[in-house]
Amino acid sequence: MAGAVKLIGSYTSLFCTRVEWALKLKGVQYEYVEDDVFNKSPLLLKNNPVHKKVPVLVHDDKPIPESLVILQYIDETWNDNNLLPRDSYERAMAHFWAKFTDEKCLMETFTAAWKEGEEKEKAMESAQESLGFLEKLIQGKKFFSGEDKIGYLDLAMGWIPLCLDILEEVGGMKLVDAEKFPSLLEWAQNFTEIPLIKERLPPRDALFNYFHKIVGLKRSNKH
Ligand SMILES: N[C@@H](CCC(=O)N[C@@H](CS)C(=O)NCC(=O)O)C(=O)O
Repeated sequence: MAGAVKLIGSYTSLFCTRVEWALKLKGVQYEYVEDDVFNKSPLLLKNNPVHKKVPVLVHDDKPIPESLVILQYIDETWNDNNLLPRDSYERAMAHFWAKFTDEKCLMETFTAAWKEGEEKEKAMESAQESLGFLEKLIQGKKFFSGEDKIGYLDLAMGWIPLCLDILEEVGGMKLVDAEKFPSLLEWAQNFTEIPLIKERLPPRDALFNYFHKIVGLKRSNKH
């Protein structure tokens, strides 16, 4: 598929990282443009006027926002090395779990990290309950794709090895341990050992500083 590909991203963004993983898995050449989410560029605002967030993929001058939408677009546009299942039921469920991981697991983990007191306890319970569904989903499988290689859902779950333990540290909490989440942790280990994934893992200290900053802003009601 011809046409220039540009990714407007931020190197500490887990949403951008999953898009970069997909582009690399597909062997797509792209230009990477770093944005500052605390001081957004006119380029970002022009290409994502609705949410004003990274990532935005610009293909042939056409912008595509939202990381999960971008993953699907990449999969449909560059046909080699399928990311989504071909079976329509399996594909629907991959979308279901990807939405679930972003809207429930990740959001509840982030909420638990910045809340305090009783609200934190409640958010931690919700996050653990949601993450428990992922533990069940991955049991008996090497990858969320259900295959021997990673797919769309593995990329969507990539925030877990990337920043779950950082959010735990920043938030002064423990959500996932080897006793209750053995399969999820084994998957995280298998996932991060893949060379292509490992090559584009943001440095831990940069991620820590980023989350430390946004948790602080959230607590002071400024984000
Ligand atoms: N649902 C969006 C989330 C993207 C997102 O939250 N991006 C963050 C960086 S990690 C951002 O641009 N934040 C700027 C803001 O919230 O104003 C996606 O999947 O792409």
